Amino acid sequence: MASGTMQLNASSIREDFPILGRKVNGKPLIYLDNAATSQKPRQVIDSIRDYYGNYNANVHRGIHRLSEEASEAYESSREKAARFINAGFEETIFTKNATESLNLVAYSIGMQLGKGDEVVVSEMEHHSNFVPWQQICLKKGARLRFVKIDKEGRLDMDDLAGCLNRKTRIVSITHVSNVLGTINPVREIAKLAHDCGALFIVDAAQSAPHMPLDVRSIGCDFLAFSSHKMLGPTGIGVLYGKKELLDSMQPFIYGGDMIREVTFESTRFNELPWKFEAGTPNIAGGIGLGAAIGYLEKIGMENVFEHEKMLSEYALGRLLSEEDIKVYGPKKGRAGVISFNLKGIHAHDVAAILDQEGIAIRGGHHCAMPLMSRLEASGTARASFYIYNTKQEIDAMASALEKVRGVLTGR
Ligand code: 7TS
Repeated sequence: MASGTMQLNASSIREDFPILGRKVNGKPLIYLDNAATSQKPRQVIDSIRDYYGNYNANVHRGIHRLSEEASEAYESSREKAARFINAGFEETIFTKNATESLNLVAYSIGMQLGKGDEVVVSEMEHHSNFVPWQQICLKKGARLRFVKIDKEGRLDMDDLAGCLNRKTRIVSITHVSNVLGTINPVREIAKLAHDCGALFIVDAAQSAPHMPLDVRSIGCDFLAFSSHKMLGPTGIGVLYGKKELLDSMQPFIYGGDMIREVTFESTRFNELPWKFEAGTPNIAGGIGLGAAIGYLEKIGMENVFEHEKMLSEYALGRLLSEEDIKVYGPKKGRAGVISFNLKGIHAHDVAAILDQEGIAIRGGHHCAMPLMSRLEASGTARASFYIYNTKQEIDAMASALEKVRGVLTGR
């Protein structure tokens, strides 16, 4: 085990998650759909209940006590989120989710694109880091390029180098693939992008919940993630942006809270980070995210990563030993997301039969249709792990797959 890491105690962690005590179809719930959304610990649920029960008020406007308490809690969550990724307070913008964070950059920076400019994404992007760039490029007459993946499901770094040139304005790539579990070398990509004068945007939706992140050490210009995949509530996400870039960008949405002064003729915008946060924000969501970050930091992100690495190695070992199972993505050095298919069986059928056993996995295209066409698959079954998962749950999934074979093929 790497120095400074400690085996986390999944069984005591499980006690903090009320939902893990329930049954599904008469069986104890085994939740392996964490790449879609994570479950929430009592500490997060309580922080939201406490806000609504004790100090619910709008933020940034009231002079009264409740509004001050709500503003203080909401902004202290921003401080936590900033510290979590080693960003500045004013560089940490609250959005609705990773999707909105990526759209904010695509629209605001994308507005500056012109004919002949190039944007580079990869074949393994989630639609939320794909469609916004595709649409902006179509609108602006810019060219969208796709970095290939290799046979193992890793980013082809030679192909990336070949996609970059002096016309490249933006490189936007996922840190961790939500289908393949591939961990992309974001520091190296940042350097390559910057060497040709482009900005580098990281989609951290699948990495922020699972490993230590440091935007300064990555060297990215923007980074996006969602609270709901990291023990926090839905409806709140984060966009990190370098201060000088955010200063130079137009807001994405206009309205209250994002202004300094409005006259009949013109508007002066608020300072960062509020310039990008129009309207009443998701106050309870921000407070819940702060509690989630507190919970994860207590465990330690290195320990979170090591636990999931152990689980994914164990699961890979079990799945790869079955002849009729095709596993997608790298066999080593990957995150806790495993996509697979059983020969001759549709991924939806696998997910449906596992559900009868109380096991939640996802089956489908995982919002990555271009990747599915690259993999020549209509969909995959996907198991994805988090801090509360155990080897026993993976064993239960493997036994349930026997049942899938029995029911659907008589094998
Ligand atoms: N980027 C990646 C890599 C993702 O996996 C997801 C969500 C998003 C962006 C968008 O996050 P959102 O919170 O804005 O929706 N991925 C998945 C998934 O794999 N299954 O459900 C959602």
